[in-house]
Amino acid sequence: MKTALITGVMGQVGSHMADFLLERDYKVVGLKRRSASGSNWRLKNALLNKNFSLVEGELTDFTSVAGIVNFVKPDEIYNFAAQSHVGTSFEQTSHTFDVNTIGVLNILNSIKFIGLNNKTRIYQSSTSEMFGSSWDWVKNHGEKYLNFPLFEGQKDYGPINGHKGQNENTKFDPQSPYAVSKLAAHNLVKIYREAYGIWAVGGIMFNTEGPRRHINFVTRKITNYFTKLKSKRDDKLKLGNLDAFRDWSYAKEAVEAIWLMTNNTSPKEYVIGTGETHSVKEFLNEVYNYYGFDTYSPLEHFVEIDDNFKRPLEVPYLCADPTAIQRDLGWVAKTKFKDLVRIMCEEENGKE
Ligand code: G4F
Repeated sequence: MKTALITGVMGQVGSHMADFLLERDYKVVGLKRRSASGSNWRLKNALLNKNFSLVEGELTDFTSVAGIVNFVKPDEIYNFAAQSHVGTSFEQTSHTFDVNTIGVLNILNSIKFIGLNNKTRIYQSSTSEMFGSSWDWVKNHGEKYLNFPLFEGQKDYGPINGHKGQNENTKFDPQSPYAVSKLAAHNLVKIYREAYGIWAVGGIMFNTEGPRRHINFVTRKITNYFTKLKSKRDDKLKLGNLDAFRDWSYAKEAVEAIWLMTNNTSPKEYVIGTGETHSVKEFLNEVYNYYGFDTYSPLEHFVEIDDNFKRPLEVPYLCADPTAIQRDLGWVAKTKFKDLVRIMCEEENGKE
């Protein structure tokens, strides 16, 4: 029986990873921050499983990480612990680097100093935010896709105007402290792999969503708002930039790609995404249409643009080119945009 250590296990991707591994007869140890105030609602399946346990620890404290790694001696470490909110990273810069960069160093150094190089594999959750403005689609193709009316969405679901999407060879051009902290960690993973032979790999994940997403992120913020609206709610949904395009995949499916990468014959980086891109505005429209509110009030009635939710710098366009992971590992995203919205709306009730 393999043992996996999952950091960030209370979060969306971490909790799905726990469920996925438990179904495959892993013993799973979840790292829980002492200060974590959130409830365990995402772990309701895992907590019923005798092969699952939680251990208290702090990723930013080397002694804590090394102590846990030495105790668990995992076959696989999945690092999802992060200050993962891009907007917040502009306000909490040092904290972002402490968790997202130093935390990863603490894991890598634990493996190195304890001497688990030949036993433990590490999956680091890297991000498409690292691409940042690597492809300036406004400059390349004009503003055709910006500022269309709220009810009009992009018509073709693929990459815009023939752009192939970002892949393993696309250059990085981070646009936030979050993205820089993640890029540093991504590079450290490669350096420790080459310098010390540690089996470590960074998966470049595009946006992953689903009913377990925290409401601080735009997709759940929208589905949560409209679900509560059904039982009367008079405040407006305050949002920032609606013109950003994102490649939204279903977190529950993405964990299989993560597992395949970690169990690959050799450590190799891949992008993980659907190959479709949609704007925040389209997401908003899709949720609105799901509920059918158009029968009594236009969407504009519910939404207000609030500059507080805009970022000092924005990443305008992300779309994965997942050719390599499909070719090498056979992974392909099955749930695309419309189904993802439906799943999120259907399962919204009863959540935080
Ligand atoms: O939902 P978001 O906050 O996700 P974002 O910034 O794309 O980052 C997510 O995906 C990354 C992978 O690509 C992860 F690395 C990261 O940890 C996180 O999971 O924002 C999506 C878009 C942005 O363009 C944002 O400016 O939505 C825009 N937006 C507009 N109004 C908003 C809001 N975002 C948030 N969170 N809240 C708003 O009110």
